[in-house]
Amino acid sequence: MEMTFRWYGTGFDTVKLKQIRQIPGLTGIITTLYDIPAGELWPSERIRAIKEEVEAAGLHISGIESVNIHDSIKIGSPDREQYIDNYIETLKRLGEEGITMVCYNFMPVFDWTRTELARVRPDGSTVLAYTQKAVDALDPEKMFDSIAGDTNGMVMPGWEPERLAHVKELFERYKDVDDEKLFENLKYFLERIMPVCNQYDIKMAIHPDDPAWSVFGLPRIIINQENIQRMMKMVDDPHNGVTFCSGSYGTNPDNDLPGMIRSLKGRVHFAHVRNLKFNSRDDFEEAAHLSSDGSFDMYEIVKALYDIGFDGPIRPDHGRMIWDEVAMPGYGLYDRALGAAYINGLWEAIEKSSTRG
Ligand code: CS2
Ligand code: MN
Repeated sequence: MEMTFRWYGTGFDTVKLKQIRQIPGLTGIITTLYDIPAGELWPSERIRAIKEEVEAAGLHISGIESVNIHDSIKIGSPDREQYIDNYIETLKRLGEEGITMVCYNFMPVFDWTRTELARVRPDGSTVLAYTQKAVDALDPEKMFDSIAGDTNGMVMPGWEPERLAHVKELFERYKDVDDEKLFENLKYFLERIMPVCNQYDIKMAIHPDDPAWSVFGLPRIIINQENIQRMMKMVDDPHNGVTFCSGSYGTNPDNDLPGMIRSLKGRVHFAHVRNLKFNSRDDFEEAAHLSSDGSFDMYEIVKALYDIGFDGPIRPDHGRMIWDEVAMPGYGLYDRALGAAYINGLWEAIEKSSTRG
């Protein structure tokens, strides 16, 4: 594996590359062109510029999170063709720059959903949290307002204000899209992009839906082992792979996280490792990465990645806000740096105990 860190780019991120460079054992950056709306073509010069900026800081780009998918592709409307063409051209441009891992998601309308962005934990840190009760009481349009009002002045990924303007209309456009239709549209998209992925050896890594069930009546399919296996088989090409995000699949306690990883040998192209603390089945918060702070056995998760021979980029995922840092919720420097150090420690211990007998 290669330890990496998500960075939104100069002007969008409070964290600086030179700070990331000082996290021990961390060599890779996961980034994006944050201001380019889903569906638009990525300019080659911009890709080159961000690559040069990262390399000038002594790091390199290990992958993109995300090249977002336009809603027309998920809905399967006739105008999807132009957006798929743009996606293919963007992949080609990334491939030409040697960038060969692309994370994306296939969630209708919303990206991840949380109901609190700054729940206070007993140690005084603040974290993202979710209660089903709050979602059930909420009008989806209000979701944007509540997220936008609490982000420390940052634009949250997936919650860009320009999407807010269209939310009503978007819901309308999804009214005939059920799980089966969404699978079909995902298959269509993957089949169209596989040739360029094969040509440039680009590994596509679908991010799970978060939480791993339907919210606001919208279909959601990347939620469990059965569905992800269906997806791997329906386009059976190693370039069609996954981002294994423990915090997203783990929102459903029925998901056996190490078991899922083991079933995906050869298809895990990117790993997000984080912990959740369940207060009840319908109420969870994002804990520190350490196993004892939350509900997951992080050793077993990292061990499963080690055992399947995972050699892609791995990153700490959402961190707590600690030490008075002001940053995008989930994406400060300090707690994610602690997470990276902890995952590196687990990996070293697992590696040495398995190779030294
Ligand atoms: C999530 C997502 O992993 C995460 O941090 O919060 O925003 C994720 O980046 C996207 O769903 C991937 O496309
Ligand atoms: Mn994730």
